[in-house]
This record gives sequence, structure tokens and C-alpha cells, in this order.
Amino acid sequence: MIISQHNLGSMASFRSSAAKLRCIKRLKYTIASRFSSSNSADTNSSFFKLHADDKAKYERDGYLVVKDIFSEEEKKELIDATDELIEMSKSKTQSDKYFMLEEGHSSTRSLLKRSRVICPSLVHPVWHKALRHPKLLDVISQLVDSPSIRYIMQEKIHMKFPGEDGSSGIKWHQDWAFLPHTNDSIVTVGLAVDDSTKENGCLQVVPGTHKQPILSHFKDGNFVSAIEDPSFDSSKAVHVEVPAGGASFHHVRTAHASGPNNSTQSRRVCFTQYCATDAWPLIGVVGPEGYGVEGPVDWERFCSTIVRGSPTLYPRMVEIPISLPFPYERGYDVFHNDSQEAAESKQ
Ligand SMILES: O=C(O)CCC(=O)C(=O)O
Repeated sequence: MIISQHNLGSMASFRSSAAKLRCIKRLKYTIASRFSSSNSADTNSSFFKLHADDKAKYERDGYLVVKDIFSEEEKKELIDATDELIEMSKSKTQSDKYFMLEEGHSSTRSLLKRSRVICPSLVHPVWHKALRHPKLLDVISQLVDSPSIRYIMQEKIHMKFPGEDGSSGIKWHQDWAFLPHTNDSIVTVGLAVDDSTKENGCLQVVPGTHKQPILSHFKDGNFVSAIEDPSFDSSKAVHVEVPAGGASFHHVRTAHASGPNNSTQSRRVCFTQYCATDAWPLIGVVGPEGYGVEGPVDWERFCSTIVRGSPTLYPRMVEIPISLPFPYERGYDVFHNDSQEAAESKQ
């Protein structure tokens, strides 16, 4: 756990009840203030109840698809917003934290590193609203068994275009290896902008892996962002197809990957994580600055990412397999990045 001067300072000041009150009030400091009119958290009038079979399936297999999170109109807005982000990227001449440009990027051809837009909810109000959609939060709250939910701010739209601009697949990994918390009531959501199919590189999962012993993501003593465990068997993997406007939900410990786009249709999906507020992050809070800015473990940062309900001062500790993603070896990442791996990912 990273314990900095900052953490110690904030813990000391927090001991006074006045400070506690201030902290609760600062919930309003959430990034929602950036797009104040669009924060739909806590305005949920008709709760969307999952069918008992869906909940049981999620618990058994570690994943679930809900087809119509967004209405037709909202789906259209998401498609337009995503197209706008791609247009926006074309005007960039140098990388920033949302658009990381690849060699060859130009005003006519958007080439983004790993074909992704990072933290679209900080750039586009439609995405900000989408990630707080009442129906989405209803589903999440049932899957993590908590009325209070925190948003782990690290969403990214993974775009797999057909043809030469398409990205290759993503290696097998468990999000839990990156996100150690005091409990695993954490779900990764994939919001489909386009139909996500076997042909265009949809998510794949190995059902049941969320209940198995931890899989090593280490090689030669380094955290390498992908499963290296010789005991891992992906032969029972299934494709998780999701229609545009729907979402996949997978448990943070479910082993997953995806292949390249072998079709003529683009596959754009926004992946992000949410957790119960009693899951305390052990190595850092991804706060309002978004992706990659973990830590410090700090109460204000934590509160700023609550999208429904309230924080708790009593984290739930559960005895489950856990490891820390250190040391982080920058030579590796979760994307298939050489031709041999890309070929393997096609199988
Ligand atoms: O883009 C995909 O198909 C998979 C994304 C993923 O596994 C992740 O973001 O953790």
C-alpha cells in the first residue's frame, strides 16, 4: 500500500468530526460538477430489477449481458458522441491524456494508440451521463450487492476498426490483478457502442474463473499485465456478444481477453469498473483526473467517485486471493503487440 505524507496528513485531520462533515459535503466535488446538468446519480425513480436467473448466472459464471441498457435514442447519442470523439482526435497534433496519438495520425486519419479514447466521460457530456445512467447503476448495484456504488475512474473506449487500422486482441487477464481492494465486489462493465460480435472481436471470458485461485500475472518477478500462470486453461472460453446499446458485466476476478476484428464492422466498447463503496482500494484511488492517476489513497478522492449512495468508514474485509501489481514492468502490456501473439489471438 502506498502511504504518503499526504495520506497521513489527511487521516489525522479527518479525526475531527468537523472534517468528517466537510468530507461528506465534498461529495459534491465529484467530477459531476464538470457537466453539472447531466449527473443522473440518485435520481432513479423506477428501479430496474434483474431477473433472479440473471443474478444467479452472474454468480455462477462471473459474467452477464443486459441487452438494452440504453434506449434507442440514447444509443444514437452514444454513437454520435463516439464519432465526435474520433473527429475531435483528428484535430490533435500531439498526444494528451485522453487521446494518445500513434505515428501516422493526421487530420484526415485518426490513429490513436491502442485504438482507444481514454476517459471519454471527462471529455464528452454524453459519455459522462452514460456512465451514470440509472439503469446501468441499478444493474451494478445488484451485481455488487450494494446500494452504494463507486466508479473506478478509468474508462476507455476500445475501438477495433476493420482493416489495417484495427487493433489486435487483448491478452488474458483478470482486472483484480490491477485493482486490489479489501473485497471483490467489483464489476467491469463493457458498454457497446456497436454490435460486439465474435467476428469483430467481442469480449471472451472463462466462466467460473472468478471463484478460482488467483492466476499469476507475473513473469521473472515483474507484473506483466497478463496471465502467465501455467495452470490457466482458456479452452472453455466463451464469446460474450453484446448488441449496441447493451452492456456486458464481468466479475473483477473473471479471466477475460478478446481477439482482433476479422469483420467489416467496427467494434467500439467502453470498458470501466464500479465497486461497492465498502471495497476500499489498497493501492490508490483513481480519482477525478482519470485513467492512470492512481493514489494517493485518500478520502476526498474516494468520495469524489461515488455515483450512488454514500461512503462508509467501515470497509468490508474478505479473505480472498490477492496480489499487488508490482513491480510494474513497462516493457509489457495487455495488448497483443507482436505478430506472433496477434496470430495466436486469432485462434
Ligand atoms: O477491449 C476488449 O475487448 C477487452 C477490454 C479489457 O479486457 C479491459 O479493458 O480490461
